[in-house]
Amino acid sequence: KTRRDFIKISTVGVGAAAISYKALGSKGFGLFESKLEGPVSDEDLTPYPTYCEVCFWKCAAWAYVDKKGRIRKVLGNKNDPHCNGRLCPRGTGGVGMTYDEDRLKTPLIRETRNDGTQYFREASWDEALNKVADKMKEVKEKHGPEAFGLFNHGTPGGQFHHLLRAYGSESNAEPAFANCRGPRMSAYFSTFGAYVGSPESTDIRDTKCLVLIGSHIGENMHNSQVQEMSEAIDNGATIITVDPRFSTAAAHSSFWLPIKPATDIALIMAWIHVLIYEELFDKDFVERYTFGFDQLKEHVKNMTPEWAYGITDIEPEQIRRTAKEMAGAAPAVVIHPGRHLVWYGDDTQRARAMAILSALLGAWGKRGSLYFAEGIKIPEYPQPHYPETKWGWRDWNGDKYPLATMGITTELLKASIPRLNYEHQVKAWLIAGTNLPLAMPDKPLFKEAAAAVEFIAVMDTMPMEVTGYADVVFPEATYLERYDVIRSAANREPNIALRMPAIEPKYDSKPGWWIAKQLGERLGLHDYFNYDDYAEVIDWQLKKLGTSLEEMKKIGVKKFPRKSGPLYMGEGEDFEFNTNTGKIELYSVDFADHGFDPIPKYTKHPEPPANFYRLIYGRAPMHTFSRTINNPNLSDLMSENSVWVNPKVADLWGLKKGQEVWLKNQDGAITTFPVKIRVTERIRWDSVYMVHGFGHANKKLSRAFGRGAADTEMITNVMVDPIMGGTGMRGNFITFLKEDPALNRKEAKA
Ligand code: MGD
Ligand code: SF4
Repeated sequence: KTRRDFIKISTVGVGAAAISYKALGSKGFGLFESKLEGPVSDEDLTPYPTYCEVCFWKCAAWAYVDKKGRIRKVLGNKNDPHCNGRLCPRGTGGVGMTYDEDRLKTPLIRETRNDGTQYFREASWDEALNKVADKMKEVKEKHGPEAFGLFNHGTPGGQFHHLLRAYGSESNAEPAFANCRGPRMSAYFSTFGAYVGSPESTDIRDTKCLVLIGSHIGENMHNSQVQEMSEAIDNGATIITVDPRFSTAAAHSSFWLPIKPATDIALIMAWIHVLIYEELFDKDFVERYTFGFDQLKEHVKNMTPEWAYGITDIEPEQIRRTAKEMAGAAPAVVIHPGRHLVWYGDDTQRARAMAILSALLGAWGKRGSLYFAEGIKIPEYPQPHYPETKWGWRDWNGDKYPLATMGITTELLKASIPRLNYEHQVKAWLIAGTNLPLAMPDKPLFKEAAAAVEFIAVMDTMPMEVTGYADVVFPEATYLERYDVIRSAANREPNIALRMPAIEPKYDSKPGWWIAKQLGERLGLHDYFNYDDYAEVIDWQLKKLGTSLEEMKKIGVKKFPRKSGPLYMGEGEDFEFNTNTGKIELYSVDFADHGFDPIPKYTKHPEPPANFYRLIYGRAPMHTFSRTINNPNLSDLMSENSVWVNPKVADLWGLKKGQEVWLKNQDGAITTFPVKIRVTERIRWDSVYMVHGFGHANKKLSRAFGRGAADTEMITNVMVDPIMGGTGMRGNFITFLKEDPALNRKEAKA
């Protein structure tokens, strides 16, 4: 394969084999029309604008509906910078979410039989809404509104967040922070006084050197970013990939550094050492814009490539060479800030090290590094101020993580368990758009918290593991069946995108905005939901922005001129950073003030015990977390995960390709389902690898149930980041069980 084959997402024509994923080794990729009823010509189709909800890149698209009211295909909007007219496999197959016959179809209420067993009974919307509203009133009276918690994620979560704020609670948390990119938010903010956003403001298309530290772009499919990486490769950019696994990105890199897991900070500090002590850093940039260079220089004095070699397994020569590559390309270097960063509990410090490395290369606000993104502020629809709250997510346990910028999911769980004596206790939950049993590490903690709260209401589109814990289940209409908030994400050009229904909600499902409004009305909060249809809100907001619903229905995406100035810093321009010192903080004053290391240092983490292997996990291009596994189109492409095992390990254990094993971790947890062995040199001998999201245990998921195993079940040890409460998940070690797991489970319990 040539480097050019890399994950090209090509523009699609009707009925054409749409996307060539040669480099990923997947089969040709159609529009899933075979599942629908025969061919149809474009003239018979009506396009409706939407943006994709299959992952959080939110690509704008057109859903094409035939005369019988069926969505026949979903194609990218050519004017959208998130996708440039091309959707990824998941986005193209997203229509499977709407036509999945396993969907939640009516509201459900939990009932208990005389013998104590429980079941779900179908209920009317009125009954289900009344039940949840009554409980919200009761909690407000008994404990105050703050005691009603919310786990939210994605756009549906946003509607419930509004409801909770209007009701008087700020007790919410979403996995996107503590289980995902929280460390980089705290790290980049403390260094540059700015966030890198989503989509990340990485100028990959113009870069000369892209450094991926545990970012597996290509398998981790974020559309425009993958397209830009493909362009960068075509333009001859140097790609440096640091990964214990030979990832797809590694396969297309100029340098693959197969690092020993849990040692990345040592490598980055050694790079910093080389840049400083071999005088390869951008002196002018550092002098003009940074604070704390002398302390940094002193700090890394002994962090030589030879020192790092003993820790990382990366040869000193490789460390020097790659540092020189970066310096040669500077400032057009993207040190990718990563996305799912919660690995070892010192993740904010690792992200800080990456930020510092960028600063030494002058790779901030320069072409080919990180650009200055600009977004559109969506005008607020007229409503009263939210009521004051007595406490919120910061106070559950006395502002334990002062540099957290959002609620921490595990802390919300802990605040729900009376035994843990948190200062403020949460008594009931709303859950919208997150499948906590597969998203949260430490399953025993989740189970204890779910058992402790008085009440759980879940809004989902599918019967997932999380709906199994609910007292009331609300079936939400899928993204192709509803209006939603206007998409506004900062980018090179400010832009907005519209999501409107392409078809009526199927079954008895309803849009999230409607469900939130119905609850609001029942709680006497009409003034916060002062509209009959969310289209009114959108139209009002769009008119304030100088457009209208009518216009947006025709174009889907609208771009606006930049107002904040150019994409990049001018040469030698005066620039004030939004930090304590007004400079880029190589030495973080904020961290020092809070008693954290002001400059990152390497900490040794536990190693796997004998006969155990470190569990690392990641993504596949055709799935997003647990949400897509049952999607008929996407399960066709990948229906189960496997566990990657190095041939040496396979030999040692007598494991064969395709053999089913159960995994058991250091705490005795065993996977519910077996998983197939994949023997491959692409993983180091001390680790195993799995794609996250599989191993569903809800029998109602006809395609996903029992397919593959859940990495989450093996993550019982959480290495908490003291800076922002991130849930480090890679300090877990597994071994193989070849025999009857029921027997082994009993042994583990004993
Ligand atoms: P999913 O598991 O996909 O992701 O965690 P989650 O956000 O929980 O679950 C999404 C839920 O939303 C599903 O139940 C789905 O049916 C539902 N849903 C989808 N569309 C809609 C909709 O339109 N409306 C409603 N109401 N519901 C909808 C993601 C989180 O997981 C993140 S961001 C990361 S980075 C972490 N990744 C990760 C990992 O890699 N490994 C392990 N072990 N754990 C992880 N946890 C984190
Ligand atoms: Fe949808 Fe793919 Fe875009 Fe994610 S990257 S929003 S799944 S098209």
